[in-house]
Amino acid sequence: MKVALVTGITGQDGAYLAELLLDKGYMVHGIKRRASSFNTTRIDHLYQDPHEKNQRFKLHYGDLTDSMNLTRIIQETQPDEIYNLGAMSHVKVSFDIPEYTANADGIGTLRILEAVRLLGLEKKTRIYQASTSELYGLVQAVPQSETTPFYPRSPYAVAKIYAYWITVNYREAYGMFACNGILFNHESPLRGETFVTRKITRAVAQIALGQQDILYMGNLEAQRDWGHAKDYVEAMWRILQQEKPEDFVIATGITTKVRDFVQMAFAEVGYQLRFEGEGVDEIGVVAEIDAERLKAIQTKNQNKVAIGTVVVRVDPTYFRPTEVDLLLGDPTKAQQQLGWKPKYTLASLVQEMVAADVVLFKNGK
Ligand code: NDP
Ligand code: GDR
Repeated sequence: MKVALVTGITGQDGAYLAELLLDKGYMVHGIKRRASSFNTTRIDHLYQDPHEKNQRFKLHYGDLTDSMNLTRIIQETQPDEIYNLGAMSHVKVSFDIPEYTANADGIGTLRILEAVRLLGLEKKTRIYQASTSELYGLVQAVPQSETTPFYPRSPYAVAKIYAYWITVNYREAYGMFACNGILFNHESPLRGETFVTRKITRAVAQIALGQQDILYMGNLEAQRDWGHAKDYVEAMWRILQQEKPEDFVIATGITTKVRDFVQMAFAEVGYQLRFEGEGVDEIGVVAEIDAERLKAIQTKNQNKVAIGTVVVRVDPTYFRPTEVDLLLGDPTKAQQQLGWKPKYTLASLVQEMVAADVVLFKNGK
């Protein structure tokens, strides 16, 4: 049985990847952080009683800032594959906690690589590093491929650039099977609540159910290449099954403005939105209501929204000191070498996310 160790298993990607690896027959070890309240909601359905025989899913307390802890877990678990998904992953928050971000996201990756090497596992253990399209930052060229130059625009991206290059360096210096997946934004109903897509779908659900009035947004002009996390964890696994260790861009090849995502999400609950004004004065106004669609999600007549109601406003609090304006990936190499092709479209992603949040808020979560 193949053994995998996943850092960041309690996060969006960790949860989908754990499911995928269990389906493929792996023994899955995950590292979770100690927290004062439960932080395993995304993976609770995978929990197995440690007293049961043939346990294939096991969690270990740990942290990417603790070398000795990581070394011990790697020694104990002797993994065939490590997926390093753990990170302080919020770009805006990284401006508030830059040193911690560098430690966890940058040096954390070094700690994993060095532990594997010191334990003499460099010929056994394959390592996947969760690299990011944020490395491209200030646009140098589009679409962005494996050969496009990097220009990071946040403490998060600068930490991840260290992680990217230390992964390349350990591959070249010690012949380790260590790879970067340069993944563009990927979302799902499990997406963290403060990332833009989930923030939007949650607000849309609550506004449609009469539980919230306004959605406050940051930069509506930014463009992102959004895919579904379920498709992207499949690519992670394929990257580690190659004959040679290489780096891959994983993206859909389509980019969309934040503003358009907002409109698509509102359309799911029956509101056609019109944007008016500019910059911080821009507002999103309900231009039309599809009453049938709206009624289908409401349990009683909760609608407080009429045509002409303002449901979106801009709040500069959400602007970033330096922004990444445009991300658009070129997944040609992944398509050709990994045979990877996403199953979800943006429309099906938005539909799934809004529907899931409607259920969540209908049930009073
Ligand atoms: P999440 O924020 O959902 O999950 C991050 C995970 O890392 C959580 O399990 C979190 O634990 C854990 N973590 C945070 N800090 C530490 C630490 N110091 N030590 C150990 N674990 C830690 O991110 P995603 O699942 O969306 O992303 C997975 C990885 O992929 C991240 O590295 C991210 O930077 C990267 N990435 C994500 C993309 C995306 O669009 N989703 C695109 C490209 C790259 P806890 O639950 O306790 O907070
Ligand atoms: P990003 O994702 O920074 O691309 O990083 P996020 O969803 O946070 O932002 C995307 C774009 O939307 C704009 N935006 C807002 N963002 C947030 N969070 N909240 C808002 O209110 C808002 N309004 C507008 C942002 O300015 C930005 O342009 C994600 C993370 O998952 C990283 O870990 C990962 O590496 C990259 O994707 C690829």
